[in-house]
Order: sequence, then structure tokens, then C-alpha cells
Amino acid sequence: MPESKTVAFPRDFLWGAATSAYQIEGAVAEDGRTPSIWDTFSHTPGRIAGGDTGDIAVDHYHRYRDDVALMARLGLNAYRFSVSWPRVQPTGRGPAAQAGLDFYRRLVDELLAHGIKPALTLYHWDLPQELEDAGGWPERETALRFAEYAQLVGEAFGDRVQQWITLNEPWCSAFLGYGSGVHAPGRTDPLAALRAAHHLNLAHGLGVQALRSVLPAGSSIGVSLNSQVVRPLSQDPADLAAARRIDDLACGVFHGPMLHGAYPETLLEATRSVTDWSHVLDGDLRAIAQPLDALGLNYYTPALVSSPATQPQGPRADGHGDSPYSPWPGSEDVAFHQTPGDRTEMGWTIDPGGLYELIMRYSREAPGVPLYITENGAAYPDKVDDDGRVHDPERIAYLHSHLSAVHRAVADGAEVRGYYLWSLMDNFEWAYGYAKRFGAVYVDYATLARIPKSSAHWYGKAARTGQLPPVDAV
Ligand code: PNW
Repeated sequence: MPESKTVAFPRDFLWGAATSAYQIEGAVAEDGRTPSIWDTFSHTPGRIAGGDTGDIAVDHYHRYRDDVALMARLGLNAYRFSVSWPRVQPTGRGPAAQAGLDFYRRLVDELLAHGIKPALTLYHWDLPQELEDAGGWPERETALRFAEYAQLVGEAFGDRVQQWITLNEPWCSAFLGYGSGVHAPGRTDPLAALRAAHHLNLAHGLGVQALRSVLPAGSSIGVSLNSQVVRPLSQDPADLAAARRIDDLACGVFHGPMLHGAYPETLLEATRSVTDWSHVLDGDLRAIAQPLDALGLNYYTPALVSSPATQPQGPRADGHGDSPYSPWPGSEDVAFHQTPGDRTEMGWTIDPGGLYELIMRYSREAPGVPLYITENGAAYPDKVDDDGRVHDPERIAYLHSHLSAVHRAVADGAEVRGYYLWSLMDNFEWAYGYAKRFGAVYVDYATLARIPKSSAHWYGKAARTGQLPPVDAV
């Protein structure tokens, strides 16, 4: 049975690519931009592999026209990017910086002129350093500042951007930023991490309300969660309990308040040794549980966990690098194991079934809310071949299998309306610096030249035809 016949997507499906400001823009001191926590962090010796920083990144700030033209040539019809908070509101408070807003206006207009639908993420981890100096996400004040920032950006672009995303992967902001410390600001305090999670939730809720007050009817507001797929190593009750605790800390801590207006009871219980949750004030849960027009899911790999009693820690596979500090407050004892199967260069097991499970789960958690895969992709050690091309059959296989999983979920009734490949182009991969390449487009870091990999051509063909080409079609 020819695959290309059966794997056809809905006609209005969004075939996009995703990026984030700090990972691609560079130009960190131009037009009034001030440092974010990622500037500070990347300039702190020992934090980033190779001492890399986002100072230049892939210079998208100056090359955005070419980058948009490239997306259009490939055939993409959607692009997810993030706005750098310190570029448009340098101190994290007060009036907007016009030059910063102008950059995003030019970018959005360029996208629209090429028939590419913009999806704007307000916060992809680059908190203005000034707000971190005032306490950062563990402090309630930061959520109030975020709502103001959301309103400012909403007012500026509500007339031309239809799709809005408040936060990208708040799990990383809270638990890698303040728990394991492998992300900015690099703090390692379990209580601060749980407080940060709540204030990110509050920022989301207040941000949605602020956006609603300024965006035209028909705008779509959502959030992108890296809700993980957590599997127990066995059906032993101790392993099931361990999986429950990690699932609460990965997913429930965000989707509980956002979708159901409450933190899971099991989460409150399992974190009692860290906090009594007295930072959750009256009315917060109501403020957080705003109706959403879309839910973004970012997916890379599942987690496999056990109780330390049934099976001690295997090779660390919990995504927090080699930090001795845990990103799982109150559940530091849970053991993580390597999921069987081939892995990408991140060491992340390739498991498209996990994406299917994730979609089906959120179809149930958020019935009637359209879903978008706002990130999915793979890092491989790509090289330019003698023929001047970059051949990445592994990435094509990864995309094919994951898009097939999306298709299967759609066939089973899930309302998935779009897919954004992570990432449009190679970029600053956070703590890994430029050593990991997630792009469909290769970036030569010596010249900053862009070379579409074979996966970019393959994905472009899928976008143009609305169906998955065979993996050897390029
Ligand atoms: C996501 N983990 O990051 C981000 O949204 C992107 O900016 C990033 O480039 C991409 O995925 C690839 O890493 C993550 O440790 C970083 O579990 C770390 C984890 C998960 C996602």
C-alpha cells in the first residue's frame, strides 16, 4: 500500500517551523535591547558547552528577510517565533522600546507578504535580567510584569498576528532554571522552582486576560507545554506511584491549574516537604484557568521511571544533564532509565508512539481545544558533503515517523491543526551551545550561510502536497 496515498493531512493543516529569539537573533546590544537572564548565564564561565553565547547566534536579526524567503521557497505556511522581552521592554517594566517593536513588525509583515502564518510566543525563556535581579519567577511580581508585557505586545501586533502563545515550556523555566540550574538563571533551590512554576502559571492566566482585552475577535490564544510522556518501568505499585509523581511535576503542575483550575492533590502531597503552597493566593487558580483557543504540545522523547526501591537509578536519562541538582522537587529519589530504541544525538530515544499518546491524552484533558504540535524534531551531527549538500536521512525518518503518529491521532479523532518542526535552522541549543544541530536548514557558523538539509526539502514537499513523501523522496 503506497504510504503517500494514505497519509494525507487536512487541507488547512499548518506546516510550520519554530525558533526562539535568543537562539537565533544575535544583535544582543542593538536598538536598546538589555540583557536577559540568558545573556548573563551564557557569559558565566562553565555554564554553556564550549563557552558559546547567543551574542551573534545565527544573526537572524539582520537576516530575517532571507530567512523568511527561504521558508517561503521551501513551501512552509506557518512560522512560530518568540519575541525577546528585553528587546521590546528593556527593563521589564514601563513603556515599549519602539526599535524593538519595529523589528518584529518588519518580520511579521515579511511573513504575511509570503503567505506564512505567524505564531507569536511571548516568552521563550529570556527574562529581562532586571526582573531576575528583583527576584525572578519565584516572586509574584514577575507574573504581574508579564501581563503588562503581554498587553504591550498584544496592542502592537494584534492587527496582524492571529496566533498567540503565552509561555514556551514553563517546565524548563521553572525546574531547569531554578531546580537543576542547567538553564538560566542557574539557581538550584527546590522551593524557588515550585514557586516559579506557580508564578509562571499566574503569568499565563494574567497574560491571557491581558491579551483578551486588546486582541481582536478571532485571535487564538494558547500555551506550549512540554508535557512529558512518563512511563513506569513496571506495573509494580511503587513504580506506578513514581510515574505519577513525575507526571504531576512535568504535566499536572501546569495543566492542572490551566485546564482544570486546581493543582493535583497528589502533587500537593508529594511536595509537602518542600512547600505548603502558601504562595498560592486566593483567586490565583481562577485567574490561571482561562479558556484557551489552542494548546501547543512540544514533544521529543518519553521518560521511563521507577521507584528506587524496585530498580536503582540507571544511566541518567532525565534530561537534566550532569547537574547534581534535581529538577524534580520532592521527588529527587525517583529513578530514571533509558528508554529502549535508537537515539538522537541528544541521547533522546526516538519514540513516535509517545507523540501519539501525548496527543490522545490532551484530547481528553482539553476536549474541544484545537491542538498544535508546537515543537518536534531531532539533533544529528550534520556535515556538509563534498557535493555541497547536507544529507540527513535520520532526520527525515524521525520527521516521517512523528508526522505519521500525528496523522494516526487525527484519524482517531484528535483535533491537531498544525505541526511546527524544531527547528527552522541550526541555532544556540541552550546549555549545549552550537554543538547540537536541530535545524532543517544547516548553518555554517564560520560564514552564517544557510544550506537547506535534505530534510528541509523533504518537509517542504510534505508542506506543499499535504501528504508525507516516502522517506527516500529527496
Ligand atoms: C525545548 N529537557 O527545550 C525548547 O523549547 C527549545 O528551545 C529547544 O531548543 C528544544 O526543546 C530542543 O532542546 C528543551 O531537558 C530543553 O527535558 C530541555 C528539555 C526539554 C526541552
